[in-house]
Amino acid sequence: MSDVVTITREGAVAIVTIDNPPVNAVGQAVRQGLWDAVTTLEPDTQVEAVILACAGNTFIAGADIREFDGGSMEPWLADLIDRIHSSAKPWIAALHGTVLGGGLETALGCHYRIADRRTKIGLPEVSLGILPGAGGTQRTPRLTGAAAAVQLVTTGVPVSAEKALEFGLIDRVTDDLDADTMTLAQHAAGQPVPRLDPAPAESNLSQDDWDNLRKQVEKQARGQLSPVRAFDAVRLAFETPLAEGMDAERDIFMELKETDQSKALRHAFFAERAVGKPAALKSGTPRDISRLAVIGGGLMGSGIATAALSAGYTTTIVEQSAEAATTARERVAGNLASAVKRGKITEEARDATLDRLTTTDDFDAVADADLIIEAVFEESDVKRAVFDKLATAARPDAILATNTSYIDPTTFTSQVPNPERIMGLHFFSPAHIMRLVEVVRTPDTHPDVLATGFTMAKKMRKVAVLSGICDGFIGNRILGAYGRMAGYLLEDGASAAQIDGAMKDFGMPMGPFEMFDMAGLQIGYSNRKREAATRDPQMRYSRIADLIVEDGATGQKTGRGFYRYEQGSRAALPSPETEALISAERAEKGITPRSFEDSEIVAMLHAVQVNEAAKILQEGIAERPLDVDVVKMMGYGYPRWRGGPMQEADARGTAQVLSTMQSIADADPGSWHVADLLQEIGGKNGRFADLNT
Ligand code: TC6
Repeated sequence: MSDVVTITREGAVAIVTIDNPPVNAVGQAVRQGLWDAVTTLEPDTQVEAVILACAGNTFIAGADIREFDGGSMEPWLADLIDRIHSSAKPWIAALHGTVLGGGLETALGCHYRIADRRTKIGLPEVSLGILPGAGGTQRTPRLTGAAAAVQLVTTGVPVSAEKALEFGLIDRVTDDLDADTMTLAQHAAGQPVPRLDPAPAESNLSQDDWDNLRKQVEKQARGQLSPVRAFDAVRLAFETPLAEGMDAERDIFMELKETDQSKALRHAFFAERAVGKPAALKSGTPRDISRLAVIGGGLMGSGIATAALSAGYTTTIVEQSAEAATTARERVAGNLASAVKRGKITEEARDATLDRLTTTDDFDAVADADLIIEAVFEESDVKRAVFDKLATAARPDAILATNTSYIDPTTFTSQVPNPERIMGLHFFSPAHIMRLVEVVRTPDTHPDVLATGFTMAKKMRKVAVLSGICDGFIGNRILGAYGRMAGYLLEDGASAAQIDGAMKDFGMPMGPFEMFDMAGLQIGYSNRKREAATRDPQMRYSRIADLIVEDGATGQKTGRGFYRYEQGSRAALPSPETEALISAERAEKGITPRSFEDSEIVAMLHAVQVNEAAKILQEGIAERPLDVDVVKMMGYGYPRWRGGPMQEADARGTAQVLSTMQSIADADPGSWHVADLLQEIGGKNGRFADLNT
């Protein structure tokens, strides 16, 4: 018998159990074990029904994604599932945990499906750039009809057991899985086996309805191929018999598996898990944390507090006045209220969560906190004043974190005793929603403190990435290069609308100028004024953003920035005033505007990000290229299906990226310098992925 699949018997019922930790992925060994189990059980006249169950936390959570990079290994999942479905004996799938992808497809091959009430059920393959390739696109519609099948297959979002029952995907929901499955098996034993109708599925959708649905899926996919092709496969279930649909599904699966998009999405999946295990964390042991304090209850502080409370921490927000403390409480309550509205939490959970919040203007309230996060205004002196107070008010062993998004923490914490307990925790706004946290390590930070930051982030359901110290850390430093290049392109002749449009076509949720307008131009303006004295005089300086601010426009909130905005609308419209200002500035600088291809814009904006990231890597600020990719995907909207800028560089060819960067630097050596690491990797057209150890 196989190591991962075993058979036990209870009377006329055989129980086939998969035990393949951590998630019972249906890799080759499991497929072979199940294949052998069918071979054993089929001729066994003592067996009249078969239960398929899994040990551990979950039923099969999918095919083994790690196998996708090699050739496919027999037995194929689709063949195995066909064999189970053709069995003369009823197979009953006992579902618990997360029944996903190939796991659900295996269950769909069984003749009955019964699920523990807490089970999550879905077909997430599109999020890996593929489609359910073992019958999921053909069997699902035959059980659920068109609407539910399109939803399940094209969004990839799992549903609850109750919803799956409502869809017709499963037969029963239970609170006692083992007992109820056995009862069901005993009833089904010796009875005729129900099988799926192989005829085309029926729907009342017209060809026009299908075409319109496809357009919707295409729009939502924003450049991602798999949801659209998965939709095509579902549609086929309504047009062809099962066997033909299965063949077509397999062809599309093979086609998608080899695309750069699927490779990028698989990279994203594993990178999001690998970032939590940097080498620097190996020697750290997380400390027990239960009480948190957040200094500053503005948008950022109240967002962090919301995330902390939701993760179960008792949390105190310290503000400067009683009034500000009240406002902070209202902000947290507002955040939780919108979670209730979105169906994320119940009203009871909201009340229990709010009960763990204290808001106060008494700084001494930090005295019993295990971990304190400073989230005040991004100004070194303001932060230093907070750490002055923390030096005496906090427990000497309390972990102290700063939410600074740019500034070196050591410049405002040097007065604090025990600097090994200090780190940066750079949350992204809105902090209760955005999943990225950069954990910033100072030269003194103890590995246990870093490990505590990572564990806390995980508890908050966030993804932590380790960063060293530099201006802007990983994410904002790369954003700086991106914004600077976008500014030069604008000055040289591309319009803001063209640059933004090119980046949206590339897959970004918004372009750089829409992003600047949304964030507001004032903070960048103040920063640039402050940095003016130390700016490298050789570096080209585009004044356009400054001129817009000096013209009284600071972005979306004031109705004008790079674009114009109608009252209460976020739609970016052309601003004749801003356009005139840009033309005047070009003339003043003697620049003859030139035209750019969209592809050129994308290549240049991509190359400068990779170049900056290469510097970040060679300086040891980020450990691996995958850390950079996760920061950009999770914090800045970089399309997941491109896998981040470093994965994109590998897909485009690093020699090509180097050549683009070299041209940029040759044209303006005062502003750009090609990173040594990009020279090294691009010089041999190597892959950044090879540095992802
Ligand atoms: C498919 O089924 C296609 C079928 C068609 C075939 C023709 N394979 O996420 P966690 C690893 S496509 C291999 O930290 P959680 C994961 O890398 C698949 N490995 O745990 C990690 O390893 P590490 C469709 C997998 O409890 C460890 O397991 N299915 C797979 O937070 C623990 O994972 C999916 O897309 C896998 N399928 O979440 C589901 N899954 O410790 C993908 C996990 O070395 N998986 N690992 O870092 C998930 O969504 C989540 O893992 C989870 C568990 C919800 C199952």
